[in-house]
Amino acid sequence: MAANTITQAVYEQVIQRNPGEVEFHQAVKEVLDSLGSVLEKHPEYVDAKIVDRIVEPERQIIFRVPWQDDKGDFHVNRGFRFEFNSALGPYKGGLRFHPTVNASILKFLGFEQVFKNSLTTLPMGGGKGGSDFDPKGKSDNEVMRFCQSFMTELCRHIGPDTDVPAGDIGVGGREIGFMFGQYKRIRNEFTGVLTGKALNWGGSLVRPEATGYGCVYFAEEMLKTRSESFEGKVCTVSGSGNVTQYTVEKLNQLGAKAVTLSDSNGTIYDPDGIDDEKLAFVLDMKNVRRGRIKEYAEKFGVEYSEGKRPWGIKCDCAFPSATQNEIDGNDAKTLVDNGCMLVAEGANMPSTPEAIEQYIENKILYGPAKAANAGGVATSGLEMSQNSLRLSWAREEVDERLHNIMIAIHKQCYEAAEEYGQPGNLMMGANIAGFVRVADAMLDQGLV
Ligand code: NDP
Ligand code: 2IT
Repeated sequence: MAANTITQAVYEQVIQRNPGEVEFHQAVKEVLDSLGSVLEKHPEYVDAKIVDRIVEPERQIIFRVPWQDDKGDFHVNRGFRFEFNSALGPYKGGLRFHPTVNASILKFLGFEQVFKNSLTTLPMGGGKGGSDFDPKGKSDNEVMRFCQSFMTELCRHIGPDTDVPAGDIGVGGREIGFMFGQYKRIRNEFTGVLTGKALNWGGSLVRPEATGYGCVYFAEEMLKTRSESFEGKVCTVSGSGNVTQYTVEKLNQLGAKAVTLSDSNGTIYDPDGIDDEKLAFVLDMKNVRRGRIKEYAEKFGVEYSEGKRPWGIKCDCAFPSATQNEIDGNDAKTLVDNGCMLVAEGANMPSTPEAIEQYIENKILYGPAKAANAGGVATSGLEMSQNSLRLSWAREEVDERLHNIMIAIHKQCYEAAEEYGQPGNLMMGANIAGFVRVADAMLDQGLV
């Protein structure tokens, strides 16, 4: 059977088994569409039905999360953990707390995580979880009670050699702390069961910075293939959370100028650049006071566009770092028309398929999420190593390892794209290189 007939049949099966889960379908389609030449070269993957297996999570956990607010009123949320693939190591991937969370979103994230973690070459399988809980507007005590209730159920499914969750949208240091405390009480174990922990109780230096820094390191490698650097480049960045903050910090260090930030309400445009002093204001505003990005415009007297995303603003490089499908085909066309030469995805699946088509047709340097934002989970892997050693590495050591991992991921994607006849297409390269390592491990492990 021809390779595309096989992948088409698998795709149809995915749609049938996961009706209405459009984000999951989107993520699966992108990977399957990249695999044609791999399956032709490796009939053993076809014989063993590796593709049919890889799209089906190994285990899916869905549970009730009851909690009480400060007034004593009761609430019920839904909790999830999709343990997608453990061929390369314990399930690993973040937890997302956001009102839009559902099975489709977490399956797309868990599926992509499998290939992303493979690209890091660290021993990590893939998983993702979370809840439709909205931490916005909740007190610290409410968030704590929610996290405790969530972990009361989750703790029976995870462990440092089984499944190691971390942060994602709506889950940062505060939430990881509350969940770790509850895990420890119930299981009577102080272990590396979560990453993104605070430094004084088992966290790793550079983990908070890692996704943003890693994305910029990856983009730097892409620029080098065209003998370019970040010096003087104007960059648009979306979001204002963890990934965005450290993307901007690293861009500043490398001589670029970041000019936008956003949240789900709107976008600020600061043509003079978001320098380190302004960034310090953003960190305090978002991470401590938990305010809105509009305050930046009020504080520094710059433009704020309610309900807008940053993609209409002229830039050399764009860093989508907020959420899935935040750049559609029209946005991508605007970027191209405005002379944008690079898109590096800090967020997961921020570009629609139509946007990706625009990048590829117009030969934009395109760093797909599962490669470009892998620095976060890679540094989580380094946190796991340090926890196992019961040691902590110096900042320079972690940063250097992160940097080398990002250089190596770029190289893998670049070389896989060449090998499989798609030179320069890092999306194909990432999907292929990520897939092959997992597929080989699955073959070795028999009927898994
Ligand atoms: P945070 O919760 O710290 O920040 C999320 C940011 O994105 C906020 O500014 C938020 O705005 C905005 N945002 C979230 N949802 C939407 C939406 N539906 N529409 C518009 N804006 C939205 O999350 P992170 O920075 O950790 O995550 C950002 C992205 O990076 C996600 O796609 C995540 O999966 C990905 N990622 C994160 C990693 C990590 O280590 N944290 C690693 C790899 C990828 P608002 O406050 O208004 O909701
Ligand atoms: O999407 C991601 O890679 C993350 N949210 C980080 C996962 C992790 O385990 O550090």
